[in-house]
Amino acid sequence: MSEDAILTEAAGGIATITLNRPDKLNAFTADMLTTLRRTLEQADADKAVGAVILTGAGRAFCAGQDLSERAMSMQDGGGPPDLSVTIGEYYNPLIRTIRGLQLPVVCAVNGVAAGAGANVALACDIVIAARSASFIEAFCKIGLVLDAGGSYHLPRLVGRARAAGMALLGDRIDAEKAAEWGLIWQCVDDEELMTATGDIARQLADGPSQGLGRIKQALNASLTNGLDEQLDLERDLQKICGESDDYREGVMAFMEKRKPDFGDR
Ligand code: LHQ
Repeated sequence: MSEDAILTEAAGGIATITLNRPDKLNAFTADMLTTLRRTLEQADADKAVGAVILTGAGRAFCAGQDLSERAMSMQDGGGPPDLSVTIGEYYNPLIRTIRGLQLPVVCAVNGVAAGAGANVALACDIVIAARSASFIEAFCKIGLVLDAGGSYHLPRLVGRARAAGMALLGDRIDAEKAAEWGLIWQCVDDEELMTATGDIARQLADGPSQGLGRIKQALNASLTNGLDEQLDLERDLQKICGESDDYREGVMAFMEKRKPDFGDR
């Protein structure tokens, strides 16, 4: 697998990462998962980058794990595969990376997102989908459990009833319904997907990067914290934000009735 299965382009403070195996609906191989994670980490370490866009090439966002890799190893006549290795070495580190990045990740779901493809999208901070896109928790059709963080994010996004329906029935949920349910931020017309995504990434990249990173940290923690812990965390993070140049600039700009300038990207 060449690096070309993951394309990266950085311009104007926005790193765009494209899953690029369109003939296989961008199904994940081990190499792709490693490269994707490394690319995200590199973007996070780059001070010139303020937001990441993740999207897919062709008619799909991603059809999940490449099942032909799995089928081939099963046909080799060995014992059953130990899927915990794939999950432990590739998917779990990727999901932890996406959630742990300081940078906001905007996912532009350009077509079908199935299995781990859907769950990687749902791990991103802002998810925008083209009207023709859809989400399928396909695991139940092949005897697997949700992975790539799906069993964590799905019920928290849409509630237990809808999560159970999606996970146990594996129905295709179209982008409009996904937005109506709160599974994603927004559904837009197909031809507007990349413009709408670019506008949001631009807003984030121009924003106060440290504050946005702390917001992400606070929202992550709220998924497991009780109210007392969360109030303490808000206090601690606000102390850090209050000491930042961005806060000073934000307040000064407000008082001077001008747009804040948080620095060039
Ligand atoms: C594919 C795939 C694919 C390979 C389409 N692999 N080629 C983690 C750890 C370890 C093991 C297992 O899994 C996991 C996590 C997971 O992600 S499990 C879930 C894996 N994904 C799926 O079960 C979804 C499989 N794909 C589909 O159900 C359909 O392809 C969808 C509904 C996504 C799209 O359907 P169509 O629009 O009708 O397209 P298609 O089925 O005709 O696919 C087009 C081509 O893409 C085709 O290749 P071909 O050479 O015949 O043109 C498919 O074989 C290939 N493809 N998904 N996951």
